[in-house]
Amino acid sequence: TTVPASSPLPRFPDGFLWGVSTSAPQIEGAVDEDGRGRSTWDVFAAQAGRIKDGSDARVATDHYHRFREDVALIQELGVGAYRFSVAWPRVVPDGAGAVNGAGLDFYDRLVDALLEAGVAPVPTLFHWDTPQALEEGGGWLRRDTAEHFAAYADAVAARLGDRVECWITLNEPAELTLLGYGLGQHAPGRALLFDALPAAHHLLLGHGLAVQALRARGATGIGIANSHGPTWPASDSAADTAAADLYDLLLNRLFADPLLLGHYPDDGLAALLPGPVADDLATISAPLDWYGINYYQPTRIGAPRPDAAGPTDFAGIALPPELPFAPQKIEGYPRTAFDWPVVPEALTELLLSFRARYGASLPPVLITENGCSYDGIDDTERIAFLDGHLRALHRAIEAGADVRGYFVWSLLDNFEWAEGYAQPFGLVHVDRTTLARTRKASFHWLRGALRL
Ligand code: GBH
Repeated sequence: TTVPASSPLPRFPDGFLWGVSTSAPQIEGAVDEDGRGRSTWDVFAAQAGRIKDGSDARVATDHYHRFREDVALIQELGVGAYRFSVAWPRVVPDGAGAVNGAGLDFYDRLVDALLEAGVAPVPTLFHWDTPQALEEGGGWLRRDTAEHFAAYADAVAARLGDRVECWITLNEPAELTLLGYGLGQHAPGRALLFDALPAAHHLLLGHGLAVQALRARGATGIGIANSHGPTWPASDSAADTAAADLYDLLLNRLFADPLLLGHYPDDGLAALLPGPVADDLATISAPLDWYGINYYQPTRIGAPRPDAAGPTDFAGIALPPELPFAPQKIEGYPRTAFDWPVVPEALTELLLSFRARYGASLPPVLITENGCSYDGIDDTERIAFLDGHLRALHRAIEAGADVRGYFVWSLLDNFEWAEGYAQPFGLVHVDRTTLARTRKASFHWLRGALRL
């Protein structure tokens, strides 16, 4: 039942916000310019064997120098909003202490260029690039990192707050906790397994303290971008459903319940969290103006099988055998270049399950990321992916989900973390030698779709 990509998309509600997303560490480059401090990703990518293609993000897409060209592309695409991230190490090079005005100047110019192009700036304050100086003291495993983050948020709001009407505190604290502190596949490369959970709490606390800092500066339109996807049990056996429930708890409810319900999803987590958290939960659950969901795919989870040949993997990442759950391949769907299954209906399922679980506690939702990796300029698979997901999103809205906007990940092919440049997610191709931008077929398709 594939809908031909040529049939027009259904109409979205008036005022629906269309956008594209990027992040500083994945596109900016210019890592040594204008007083920027080092980030955990600078250090991680410089370690042998960390990045699959041996690359790093010292140049990335050179957006730092080419942002005017990129803003022109966004304007031409016809979206109303651009989600980018502010690099904490540009603004506070050591993570704590002195603010670097030259670092803020860049975002000042970017915001002005966007407004001039009629595009709303949507900054994310943190997209995983922790200042290395803070990491060396323990990073997000430490409580005071959350306080330093709020001080940095205040400095950004002081500079950009007169022009920004929509703010994102954190991007995907779940992925940083799991991949960065739990499994060591992302910076800072710690493999603490369940001892990573204090990072989750401190990230959530950092979010809450940053919300306070932004509100104190009069900011409105505040949200967060959390990664979510349905968890499908591998079978209805008790062992598989229990494993799937634990995975869902760690990847979905652990990061949504404190924000939306004001408590952690399971009392059993208390032993893994850093001490008494009751007061923090009041900070963490301060009302948001909207809730951001990054959706990529569902995950099928079963109980670990000690007899299984070889390690199970998560997005191509080998998982340690002692974990109490095992991801399994989802069969019967097309797959992206990353080998992720393409399952648009799981986006409908996710949005309706959020509505059911959180009810009136869930503010309006923005899809802050959705997209796919495919090679080539003539990317008909990306068109089919976006077409399918937009129809699935529309079905969720018709069924009552209050979704107010959708952002494609990503504007540009960029540094895809541990994958290096091997997984292109862009609507716009970036040549790795010349850094020239070329609009893909999906760019032209989306531009046409948004004009209807
Ligand atoms: C986002 O994270 C990031 O915010 C962004 O920076 C990044 O470039 C983009 O997505 C693309 O990766 O083994 O099939 O179950 C990624 C979110 C969602 C990726 C869960 C791995 C599990 C894959 N993650 N997914 S699977």
